[in-house]
Amino acid sequence: MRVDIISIFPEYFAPLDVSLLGKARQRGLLDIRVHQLREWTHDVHRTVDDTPYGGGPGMVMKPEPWGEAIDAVVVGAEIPPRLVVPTPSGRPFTQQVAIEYAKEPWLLFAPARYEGIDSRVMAEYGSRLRVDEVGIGDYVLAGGEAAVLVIVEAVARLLPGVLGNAESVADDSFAPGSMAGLLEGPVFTKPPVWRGHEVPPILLSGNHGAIARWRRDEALRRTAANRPELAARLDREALDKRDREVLQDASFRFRPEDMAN
Ligand code: 6GU
Repeated sequence: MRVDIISIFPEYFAPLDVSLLGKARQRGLLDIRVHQLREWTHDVHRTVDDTPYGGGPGMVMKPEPWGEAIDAVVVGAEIPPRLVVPTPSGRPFTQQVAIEYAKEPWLLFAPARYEGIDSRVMAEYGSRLRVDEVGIGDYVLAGGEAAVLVIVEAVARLLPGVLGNAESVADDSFAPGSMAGLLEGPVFTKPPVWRGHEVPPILLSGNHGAIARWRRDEALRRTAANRPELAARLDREALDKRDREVLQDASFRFRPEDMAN
């Protein structure tokens, strides 16, 4: 997969040289190119922002540098990239979106600082390529760069050959199928006792059926406690009697009509 990133802080993307993504790049699975937006300015101050029309606080990123930068990156391409514009007002970035992006041959990221990019940039490219405005959560960052790191990491680990263990992807909390819609439960390794804390004995029992059941109980408890809205959306048909008992025990309340069967 090819990834282009246009930013006024190219150095922000140093983490992409490290660990899993660094290795994927070395192995040629990921071709990441970071560009300095200011290269496409023409004034001595290399200005990328200006005051907002209509007034208000902060500054807005000027359209001209973005237009020239995106044109330069995309020029000559037969199949254009998908343009991803991180913004807290975008559609939520989820595992489903990560899976979608992992199928794309080319992503182009346009992270903004200040109050965002002049909206005409998204209008202009909306008619030429697929443009997604995406946010990564309900909080406000100082700029889109950290969001790009998040999105690239979530997408890259899904690419064939990037993860060593193929099961790691299938077991993800938010992967479809796995323990569908459940958060993953706690994990343990050696030693069997650490600072007086024991590993749950069931995990040492060798009883694979009982271990699977215990893990599912823990996943249900954790989901009910930490993400009640996910628990509420669990597919009723996929829950057995024990599942419902565990959820009730976690004082998670189904609607009465769900408790009939
Ligand atoms: Cl994509 N950008 C900024 N600046 N803040 C955010 C965000 C993005 N997603 C959540 N908060």
